[in-house]
Amino acid sequence: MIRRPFAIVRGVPDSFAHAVTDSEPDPPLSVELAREQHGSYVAALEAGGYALVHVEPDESHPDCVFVEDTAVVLGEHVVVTRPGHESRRGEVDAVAARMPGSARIHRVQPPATIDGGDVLIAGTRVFVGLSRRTNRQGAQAIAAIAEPQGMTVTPIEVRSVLHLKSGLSAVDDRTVLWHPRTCGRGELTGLRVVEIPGDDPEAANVVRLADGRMLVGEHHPHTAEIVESLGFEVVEVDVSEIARADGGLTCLSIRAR
Ligand code: CIR
Repeated sequence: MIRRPFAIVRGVPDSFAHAVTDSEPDPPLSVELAREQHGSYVAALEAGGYALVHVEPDESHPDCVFVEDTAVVLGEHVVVTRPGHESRRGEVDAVAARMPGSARIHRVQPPATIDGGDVLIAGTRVFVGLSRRTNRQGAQAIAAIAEPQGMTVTPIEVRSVLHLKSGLSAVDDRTVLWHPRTCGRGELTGLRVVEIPGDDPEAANVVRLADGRMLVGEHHPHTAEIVESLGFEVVEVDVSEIARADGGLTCLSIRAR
């Protein structure tokens, strides 16, 4: 029996050094440092009130630590994704197997592709990024599960980042942090949109802890200030090595309240 709120996390495999990246990391990715940072992240989730569910790392999947991309929890339903990058498709089964027994599992069928990093949930609003990884059929697959539960699904074009959540995340049910390189602001209708300045869209990627505090990347001091000014207590964690593999804070867990 898995109690809510829970967070599913997956360890860093030795093969992480060969993770998919937009540009060749120089120096090469450090597995040791990524593991250390991942450990701090997981500890922060637990201290923030999430019951942890651990999935064993899989050496044949260098990106398996980015567990967010493999499943989307929508109420009692779970959409097991079909990741957009072929090398990542085999990550999903081990994660699906760790979902609560009561969950209603749905599997995305070809030609749909979805990375969980493209699905932002804010209250009853669900935004699905159309990106290099998630296509329209993927957005429809999410809508087919979310809409009957009273949620509104809005597909949204992703600009120059990997995933929608690379530069957009929710701090509460109606407030999002947004970086302009991520998507159009006008498409986030009905939400309070807080712009995050600077060159790095990942500065807008934060995680809500179960106790209401906010997890913010240590290398984004402006974000911490902005989130504090919104009235939240901030917990900082260093995920710089994870960022070098094109990941942010949200991508390291699947969280359900
Ligand atoms: C990838 O390219 O798939 C991984 N190296 C990074 C995935 C990051 N996931 C996320 O932001 N949800």
